[in-house]
Amino acid sequence: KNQTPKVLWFTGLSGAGKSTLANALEVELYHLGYHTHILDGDNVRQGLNKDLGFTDADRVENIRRMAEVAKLMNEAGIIVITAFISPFASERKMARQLIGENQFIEIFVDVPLQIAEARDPKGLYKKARLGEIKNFTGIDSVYEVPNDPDLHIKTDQLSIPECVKTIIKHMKLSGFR
Ligand code: GGZ
Repeated sequence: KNQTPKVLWFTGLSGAGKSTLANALEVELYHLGYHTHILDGDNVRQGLNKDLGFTDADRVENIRRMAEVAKLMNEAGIIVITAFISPFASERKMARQLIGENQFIEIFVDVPLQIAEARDPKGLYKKARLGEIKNFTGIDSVYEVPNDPDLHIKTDQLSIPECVKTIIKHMKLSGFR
């Protein structure tokens, strides 16, 4: 298919639904005939970035590397979907500038902290509250809320299919064919 490859850069708290949404979006794009790839904090941190932890400096390096990888894949014609917390505005901006304004779609996957914490699919918030995990985003590490994302999606107010529809509609409006 003749396509304008995009980088869909999800940002949001742990438990906001980034990975779930990334997977649902990938399935839909696959059915529409597009070639996609997901870069997810959860798995990249077990491989390429297994030397990195969760200090501010390590998060900055995590995002820097993933922006570079997303750029390479994008240049190879693949639609890249990233699912990193990406807590710092400066690194999101860096990724946008590196990848290019026309390719980059920043999607704020928004959910109140209380809801993410109540979902707690891996029990990480509980551990963070108990002090068993340090520097946990939203607890004792900052999440800088995006001021001007390309898309703002509230996963506690829309179903996953509705979120996917909203994203694809936005992609089409921003020149995706
Ligand atoms: C935040 C942590 C932490 C700390 C482990 N803080 O929801 P998950 O579990 O499956 O995905 C989260 C993932 C976050 O990695 P990222 O690469 O997305 O983070 S960043 O963009 O800030 O570099 C979470 C798990 O790792 N996890 N410890 N302390 N999330």
